[in-house]
Amino acid sequence: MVQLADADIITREVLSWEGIHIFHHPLSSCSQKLRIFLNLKSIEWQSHVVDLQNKQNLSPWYLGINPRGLVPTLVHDGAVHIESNDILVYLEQIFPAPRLIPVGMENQMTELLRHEDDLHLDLRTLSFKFVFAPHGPPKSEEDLKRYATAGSGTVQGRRDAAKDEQIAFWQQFITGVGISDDVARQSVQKFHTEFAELERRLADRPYLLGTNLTVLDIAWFIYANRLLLAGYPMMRLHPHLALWFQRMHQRPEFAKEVALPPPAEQHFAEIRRAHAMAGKTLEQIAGL
Ligand SMILES: N[C@@H](CCC(=O)N[C@@H](CS)C(=O)NCC(=O)O)C(=O)O
Repeated sequence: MVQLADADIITREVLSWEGIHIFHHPLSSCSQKLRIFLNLKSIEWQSHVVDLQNKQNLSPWYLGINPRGLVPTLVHDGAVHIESNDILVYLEQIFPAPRLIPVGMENQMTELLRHEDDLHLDLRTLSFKFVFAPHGPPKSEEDLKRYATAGSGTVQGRRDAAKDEQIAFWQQFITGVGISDDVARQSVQKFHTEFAELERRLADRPYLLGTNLTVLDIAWFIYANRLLLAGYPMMRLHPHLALWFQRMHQRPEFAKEVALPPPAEQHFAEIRRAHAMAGKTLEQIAGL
């Protein structure tokens, strides 16, 4: 569990906040996952939108509560928690109904979620290659300098290397390397392997762990949603997974968190059209 230590927190005012405060962004996949969880449990929470487009997450204030500069962050009665999966596991203990982590499966679930989180940078790679496709570097050298130096730089009292990994991701756009077709292909391949395994599981059960919906379904729902947006041919390659996705998507607790504002929907459709004209869709690049 990643609850920050006192010394990690520079923005001290949150220490006196009461209740559940969530720092999130509408289009962030990890934030969507957390909001679906909160919906399913009918948990009341106070919303703090972090404007990622305007790099509010790199501000000293935000880095003062999340030394990694990532969303989401939970502040619960003055305790600060980062890492979306750890936040889910933490909240499950406080709000056990309805159960989304089956009793006795806590350790196994932590492992399964860690495995899912390991693909997060691949998800971001595919998002930036096929969904957002920015024209220039999303973050400047100046932004990254601020990012590197603000905040405590520690998590649970230890120097945190996670920020270096983030900075390396953004740096590739500044150096002009960007996301090559090869790198994108490798990320698609990883998802293809995972999705094939999920497809196998879903052949004889409605949810990934059996008859009941769990946080694992929520976590993979979010990844599947982003991959679909990137143009991954799910119905053709993994029909059970595609139907599982559609079933959950029919529920308002899920649908409202992944609904796109019309301008974003239009913008992403234009990007997909441009990629199709250039013969550079996800399917074409990955050779699926
Ligand atoms: N492992 C982290 C990943 C969080 C993460 O990467 N969040 C993204 C949004 S989905 C973010 O904050 N990106 C910052 C940015 O775009 O500058 C978690 O699960 O909370």
